[in-house]
Amino acid sequence: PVTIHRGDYRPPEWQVPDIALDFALGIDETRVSARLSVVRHADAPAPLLLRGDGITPAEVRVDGSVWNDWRMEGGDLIVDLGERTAAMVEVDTVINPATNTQLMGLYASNAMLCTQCEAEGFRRITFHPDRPDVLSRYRVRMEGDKAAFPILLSNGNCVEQGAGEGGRHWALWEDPWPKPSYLFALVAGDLVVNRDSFTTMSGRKVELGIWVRAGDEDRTGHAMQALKDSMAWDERVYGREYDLDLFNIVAVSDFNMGAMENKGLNVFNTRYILADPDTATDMDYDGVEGVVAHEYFHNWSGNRVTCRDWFQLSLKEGFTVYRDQSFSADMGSPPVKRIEDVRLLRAAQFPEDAGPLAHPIRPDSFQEISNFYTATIYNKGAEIIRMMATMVGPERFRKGTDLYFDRHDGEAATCEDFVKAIEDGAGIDLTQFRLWYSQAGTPRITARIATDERNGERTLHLTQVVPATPGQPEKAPMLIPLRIKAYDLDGGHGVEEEQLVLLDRTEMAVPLGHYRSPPMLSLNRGFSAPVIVDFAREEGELEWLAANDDDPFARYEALQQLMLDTLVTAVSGKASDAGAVVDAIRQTLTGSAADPAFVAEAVLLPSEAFIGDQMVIVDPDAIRRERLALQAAIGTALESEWRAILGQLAPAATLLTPLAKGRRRLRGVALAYLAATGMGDASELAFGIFSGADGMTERQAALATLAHGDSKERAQALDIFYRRYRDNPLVLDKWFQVQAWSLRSDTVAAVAALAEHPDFTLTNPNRVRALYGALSANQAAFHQADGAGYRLIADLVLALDPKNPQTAARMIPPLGRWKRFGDARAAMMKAELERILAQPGLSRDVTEQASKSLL
Ligand code: HT7
Ligand code: ZN
Repeated sequence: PVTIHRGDYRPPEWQVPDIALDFALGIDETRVSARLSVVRHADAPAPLLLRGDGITPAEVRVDGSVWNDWRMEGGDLIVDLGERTAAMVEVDTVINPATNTQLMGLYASNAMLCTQCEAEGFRRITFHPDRPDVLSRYRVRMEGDKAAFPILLSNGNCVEQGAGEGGRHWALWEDPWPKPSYLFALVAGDLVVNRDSFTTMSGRKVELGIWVRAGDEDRTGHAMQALKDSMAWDERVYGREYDLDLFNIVAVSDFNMGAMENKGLNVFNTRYILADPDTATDMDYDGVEGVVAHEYFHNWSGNRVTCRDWFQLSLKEGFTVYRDQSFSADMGSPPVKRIEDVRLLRAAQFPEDAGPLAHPIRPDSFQEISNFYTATIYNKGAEIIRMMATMVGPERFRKGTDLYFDRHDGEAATCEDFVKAIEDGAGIDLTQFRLWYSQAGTPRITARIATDERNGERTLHLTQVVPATPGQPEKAPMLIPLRIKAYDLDGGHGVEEEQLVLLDRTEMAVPLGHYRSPPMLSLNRGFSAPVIVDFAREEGELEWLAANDDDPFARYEALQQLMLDTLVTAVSGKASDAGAVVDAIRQTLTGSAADPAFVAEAVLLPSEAFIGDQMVIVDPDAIRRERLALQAAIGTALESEWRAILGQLAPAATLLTPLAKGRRRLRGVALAYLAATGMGDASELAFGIFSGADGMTERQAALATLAHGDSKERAQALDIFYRRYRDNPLVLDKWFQVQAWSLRSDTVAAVAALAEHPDFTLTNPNRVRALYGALSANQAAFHQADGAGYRLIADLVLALDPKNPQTAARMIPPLGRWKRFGDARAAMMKAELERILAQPGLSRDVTEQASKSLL
């Protein structure tokens, strides 16, 4: 496989200022005629390189005449234009959307045609430079059978439409904004619309449309509200106004990722559009809101200012995730949102940063760009933007982003351009901070407080280590912004104000001031830096912080650390005592005016995977055993508290206020604790909630709880759920997922059986993720001692790769964590990776992930 290096970037030799596309649409045959006006930017004559993937040119014309001076190189088309400095190049291709199971380029989903072009899908539609620094104005004409495709959509505005011969019709779309090919989109199908409008800050009316299959329109209200809220928020917080008269969203069932920000025509996975209380959980609602916002925000961070090359992916993704996180925080509870985001970062990004696939947020090389849509690019990328915002504060950060948008509007920019704009606009030197872009690995910070016995002066000693990662054995010290506060519990002599410590060297001493007794240190408040902190605490400190810290994130963190310490002690075979954890949870539950959503997050036990991350060699079975034991102990000790929570009336499912959502979340946690005790009535209680639930949040929580056990109610509930929702694909995904999440010891066998279920299919990525993605997130099941979990995932990768290599490749990283799971498991995991690699004709996607995972 060819490796592409960031350092090899060269500006394009040809630009394509205008492009006209003509589509004759058909499900199993679509004819595409492309007219590219090309302009040479290279000083000397250079052949025109047009990328292609799986297509052949039916005919090539230059300036109106048939042209024979072209050749194919791999899938690409090289046109020799001699001395010309400009030309009109026309190429005709024929494609088959029905057989496009990769879901890249133009494909069919439920009898509708749609496109996915990021990152390199446009070249599966027509020949084109297909690189993000080639920006064109698009004019798109499409024609098709009116009965099959009554709705014809593309980017920009519909400027003309009409009827054709033999029941056909056509539409002409023009997008006035130059854009890279990855933002091109086309949709044709039988769709219904939820229409609304938004008036921008300068008084322009924008028509909004959310297009779905008939019958789904009543489930688009939340997405529409989220869209309008996002538009208003981006004006208020970033001064960014929408720039077309139309904004359309289309929901499709078969989609490789969450959604796509095509200019003026976002395409979404149905999962992030459709929601009603009967079928969507509160978490699903939040997912819709967050993804709608994310894609909308890309209109500026991604579309108006795009990426020069794919190594700069985090320029748009990290920044946009930061923007959508801030939006969701503003729409709900900022501390709860921060907790959720950090939980995700630790679950998905920290393991990536610690494994064989670790890469900086601006990678130096790749084989297949689709493999780099990672938690590092997205979520760590967002943390790096957040740190800049923390260091300069909101007003200066806004000056920096204003400058960035002004300076680079209409351009294809780099991460360096962003950092420079923040430097210039906010007035800060980010020289050392730039290391966050180039160094992979999660920095590890050790903290210690020293006391000068003569005068009681306390000093915080900090050290940082950035671990070696593949290709980066040596690391330079990073600039790490740490929000800290040292509480004085003894007479108020200490400073007690929060400070922002900029740790910029390997070792640093921070004077804390005079404290009569040791200060209570609150460190990395709000998770101001994406790092791991080691700080040996005295007994009672975590309990105090969990109850008293004025930073909610730090309170959460203290309680989690207390649980983690208890669990790690137990897993390593030492005696541990649940008493302190129980007391701290009790205190959190009864704390005055506590937000139930915060309480629910705080009292939840750390995941099995996160407990494993604390250990050199992970013992999945011991972790499961000890976590269940602690859960049962907490369930028993606080039985009356949990029962009291469940005894209160559940908020109506239609009520979607943060308070109602928080109360439902806490009820779910309470039920899980009670069920873990194995108390006689636990299954009955869960079944009662399942049957009586007026919405999906409570119904799914009860079903998931039942799915862990082996009661008769479990079978009954699964059966009822299946029969009720078998025709709703998104809800049926949940049915597969709760079974693959199950803590039962036969889960791997159950997943293997479910893969044979008539409703299971490899052609729908949501279904694949629901079953197999849930299995690999289920630590003890995936790591079942006989290796059956590994085999199942490897079998899936091999079966899926020929159909959908992107989705197949995304299933590999869990197998790459073999170094952490002991010799026996490591041997089996490696054997599965080798078995995958031995398959002839493997895709570039899977080859890259599997071979790197073996290192
Ligand atoms: N920018 C979008 C990326 C995306 C994508 C990438 C590879 C293959 C399929 C894809 N679908 C969408 C999503 C986003 O971050 O907004
Ligand atoms: Zn994005």
